[in-house]
Amino acid sequence: MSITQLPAWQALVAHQRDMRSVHMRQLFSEDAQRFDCFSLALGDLLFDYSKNRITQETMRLLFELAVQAGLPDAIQAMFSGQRINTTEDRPALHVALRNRSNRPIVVDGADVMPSVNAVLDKMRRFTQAVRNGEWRGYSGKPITDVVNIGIGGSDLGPRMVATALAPYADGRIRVHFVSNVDPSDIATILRHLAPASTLFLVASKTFTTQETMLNANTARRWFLSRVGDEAAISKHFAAISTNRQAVEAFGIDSDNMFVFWDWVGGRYSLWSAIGLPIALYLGMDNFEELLSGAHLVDEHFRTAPLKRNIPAIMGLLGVWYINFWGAQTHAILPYDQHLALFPAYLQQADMESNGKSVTKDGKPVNYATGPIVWGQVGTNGQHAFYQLLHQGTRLVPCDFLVAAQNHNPIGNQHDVLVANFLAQTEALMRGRTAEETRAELEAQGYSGGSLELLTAAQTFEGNKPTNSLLYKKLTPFTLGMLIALYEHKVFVQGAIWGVNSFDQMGVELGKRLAKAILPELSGTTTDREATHDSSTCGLIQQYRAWRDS
Ligand code: G6Q
Repeated sequence: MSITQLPAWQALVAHQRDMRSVHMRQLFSEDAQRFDCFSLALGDLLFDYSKNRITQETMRLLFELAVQAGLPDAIQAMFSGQRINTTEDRPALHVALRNRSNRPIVVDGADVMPSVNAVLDKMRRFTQAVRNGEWRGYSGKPITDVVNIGIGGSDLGPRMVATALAPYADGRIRVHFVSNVDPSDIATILRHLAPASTLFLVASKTFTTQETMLNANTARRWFLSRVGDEAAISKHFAAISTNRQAVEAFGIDSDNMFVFWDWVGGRYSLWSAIGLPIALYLGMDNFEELLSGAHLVDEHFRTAPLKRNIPAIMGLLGVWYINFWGAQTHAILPYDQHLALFPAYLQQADMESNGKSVTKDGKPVNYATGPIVWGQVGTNGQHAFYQLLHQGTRLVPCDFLVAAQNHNPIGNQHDVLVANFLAQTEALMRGRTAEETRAELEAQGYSGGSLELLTAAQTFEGNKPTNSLLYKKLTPFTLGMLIALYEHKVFVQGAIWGVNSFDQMGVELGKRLAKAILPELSGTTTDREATHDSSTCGLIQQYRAWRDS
């Protein structure tokens, strides 16, 4: 049975018809308690979802939908280590990586927590040794620069966290990230580094990803061409992977290998040894604070009733707009410069997880699934694409994020930032009616045709939904909370839509396709060329001609 046949789904279809004529202005003016009713606090974080097209009835129906779609059971299944990633036949247990309470989580008859803790201990020893200079390079110099070589899930998380938590770095180690197979990426970074004080981390779950292996080989050649001694590699290369054999074949000492497990999805892996660059940059204590923040949210998600469960509510609000109002995208708008990479990070977390069109039983869905996730830091976005949010023809639900305390308090700039945050969310909700616009223009002296023209152009419909996430300060703990909130939001939506949020067949297709076409670029003609479309053939020919000219 499709979820569209569930009684709650049907009731939501009918309820949406009633809500179409309701404006949030009206809802706020009718209920002075609306903020109290539709906001929740967790630790140093406040989630305000009152500026949404919802009533108590909407939420009641959404919670019913969650129950009828089996969300409570799905949550328990994930936390108890069931094989919820059905296509790959494995659990999805990123929650075990940050299970600071050490509650046993059993996979194939064994508690995974001792192995998780053993890797954390090894990370602590290693990061301490590198950071305090006890670990030395081949020539006896301490390490000053760490280069993480990885892509997708083995890059985006650590890169985003390192950017977000830069105020917590003590300057002992600089961290760099190489991901793109475009040689300009690694070349730009290597240009400024000295081999004697550089440590490369080759981060790849499979240790077969073409981009990462090419960049890792380039790094090794760069290193050896300057150092000339294979034995020196063991002081300058470490690996993070699930594939021990491939790591050894690459020539990395198994003492320098940090393992994780197939039940950690790439895009959920920053909590594992994939977080090593974070720990080297910020110290292991800060890394563990990140884990603790995520653990607080995990416990909240696992135990809070749906109506007080922040990730459940975030997910259900998304379902409300995507499936009942036709929203196609979701904007992430951090009013926090340190979260500049957060939209890109969430793009992967969400779009790779729920960009699916068959259910777990292999049936095509007859409803929309994951949204297009996009965004940019405020206030920059205000001077760019917010016009469409205010007056365009599309419905774009937005999440606004802001800290109460800035890491760089300068003059009143942070108040100005927050004033913009508040002004935008309020304006998106209220809009400006034609009457208000006309009155303002008349007061400025407009009349006749220009009054009518400007009234039409300056009227804002409003009623645009936003969530506000206000946190005290962007600490490692709070960042851990934020990431986990979104991970679980994505999980909630995947559970309701009945898709497998933990596989990524599209990524794997991309990996295969690029490998197949590569040999054709080296020759002049190929047998396969005849099988390509004329566009691909034309592009290949022009590429070869310009490359070789
Ligand atoms: C994440 C995806 C994908 C993956 C990269 C890198 O969930 O599967 O982004 O992380 O393709 O894969 P490796 O870590 O195996 O190199």
